[in-house]
Amino acid sequence: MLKRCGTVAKPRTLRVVLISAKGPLYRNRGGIFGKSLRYMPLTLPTLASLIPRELPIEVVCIDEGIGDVDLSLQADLIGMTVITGSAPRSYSLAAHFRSRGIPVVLGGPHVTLLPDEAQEHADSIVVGYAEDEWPRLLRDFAAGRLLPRYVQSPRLDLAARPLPDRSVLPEQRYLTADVFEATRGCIHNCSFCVVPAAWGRKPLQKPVEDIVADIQRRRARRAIFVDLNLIADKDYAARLFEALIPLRIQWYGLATTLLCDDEPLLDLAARSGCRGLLMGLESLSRPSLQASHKAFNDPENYPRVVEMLHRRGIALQGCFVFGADDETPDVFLKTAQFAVQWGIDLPRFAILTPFPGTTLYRELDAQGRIVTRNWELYDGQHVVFQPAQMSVQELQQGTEAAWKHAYSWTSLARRLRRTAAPWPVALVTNWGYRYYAQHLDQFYTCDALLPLAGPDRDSFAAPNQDISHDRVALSEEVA
Ligand code: B12
Ligand code: SF4
Repeated sequence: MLKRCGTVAKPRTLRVVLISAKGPLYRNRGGIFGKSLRYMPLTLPTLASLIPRELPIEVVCIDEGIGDVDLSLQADLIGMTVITGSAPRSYSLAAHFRSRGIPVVLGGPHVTLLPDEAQEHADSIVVGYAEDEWPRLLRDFAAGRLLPRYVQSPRLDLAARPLPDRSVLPEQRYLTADVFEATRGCIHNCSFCVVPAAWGRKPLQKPVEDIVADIQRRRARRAIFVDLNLIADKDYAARLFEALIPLRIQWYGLATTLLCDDEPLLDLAARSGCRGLLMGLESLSRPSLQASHKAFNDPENYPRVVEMLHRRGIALQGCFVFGADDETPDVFLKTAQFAVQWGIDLPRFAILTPFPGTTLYRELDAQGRIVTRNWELYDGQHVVFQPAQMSVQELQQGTEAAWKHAYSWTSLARRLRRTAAPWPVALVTNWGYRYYAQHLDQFYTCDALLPLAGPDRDSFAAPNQDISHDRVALSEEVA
């Protein structure tokens, strides 16, 4: 890795290209919305910030959600972040670059869940979080001794880490780059969830002062937290919320319904600027919640949850999942009607997805009920397993029916009467979701938090014709 320059040996600058590959419907567009509606993903800025300063490395980041990957690009090393739905695309890009002699490193949730599979497609993989292992890998690479696998130490801690380097992505291509991450992991163990399966149940936390510094550095007025459960550790959450109060921001994030069992913490969240929360309500059935180890959700309590949030000016994006074993075809309308009746600001409906590596996957696999292992379909919108009390088509169509009911004009009017979101935001977000509900066969649902941040209605994408064969096959089957 040394370049001779006269008589002095100067280290050659290494070009590292980081790619976030996307499935066909996500590529270079914004899922259901136009590309300007996306918020900037944090994965690549985080990886870029971890590059050791002493190494002569030039980094280029490509988010396939907003731009194309140039297959003839020049690089000394390529790193790709992989989730299950993007694994086939990532593997095919990896094969291409490796055939050109460029070494490829893979990391991210899917690699952590299925390291042996990923290993076959890469020169090296990083299993788990990469705060320690990515810099180690880069030092090894620069020294010409890249190992095939780097595994996160159980002692990892997130203190004294660099702040994400958002300059590596074009900020103007996103709706906002004011995206933050305070914690990782979750103390719960829901059987369908990737988080405990991939990273265990020990929550990791960034120092509160780092989050505050990052928000101040960006002069953010509105912040999105991507933590899957911001209140996993309530003491930490309380410290974070306290620290946010003087910043006078509005923020949006994800939490469990348990927040409403702790009124002081909920009050603090509201005082700290919380204006919208995404909560996994999952189901109206107790046995189903028990079976998925999410019994801390109490469906009888959901109306109270909505009411408590609304009283504090917090809008609720309530997510339901269809496909549990005790569900019959009447579940779809019943759930959608509930969402409308109780004024959930933005209801969302997903299809139960047994992500590989999860308890749910192991259970369904043991019962011979996994119907496809095409990972591209593992996105919460396709049926990839045989439901217990309905057909694959009933589950697919029923989920679409729930969307259509919850976003019909009548339902919309009923829900909007009670919304906690400011009117312009509520109107635009609901209009966006209604559009999505009407075009379910053409789009992926993806923008988990964005609508609460207030989208720009001009940038909805035109229907995409670039659909994968599998998706066409599935839609035809459903039709
Ligand atoms: C923000 C987010 C999104 C955003 C942006 C996506 C993005 N690429 O950033 C949007 C809304 C677009 C989105 C969409 C979807 N998402 Co999403 N998303 C997240 C979320 C909440 C945060 C991601 C994040 O920024 N984390 C912070 C960064 C720093 O952490 P990280 O990505 O894990 O990276 C660390 C390590 O994993 C590792 N690492 C990661 N990549 C690499 C690569 C290399 C080379 C190396 C060395 C290391 C490395 O190093 C990093 C530092 O430690 C995660 C949950 C979570 N909290 O992780 C879900 C999550 C990634 N999403 C998930 C899913 C399922 C989806 C959707 C399919 C949902 C849907 N139904 O549409 C779509 C698919 C999108 C697509 N096809 O590309 C799942 C993935 C599960 C799986 N096995 O695939 C997750 C884990 C949530 C969950 N619990 O199920 N998502
Ligand atoms: S509470 Fe949410 S993040 Fe935690 S394990 Fe359950 S589904 Fe996953």
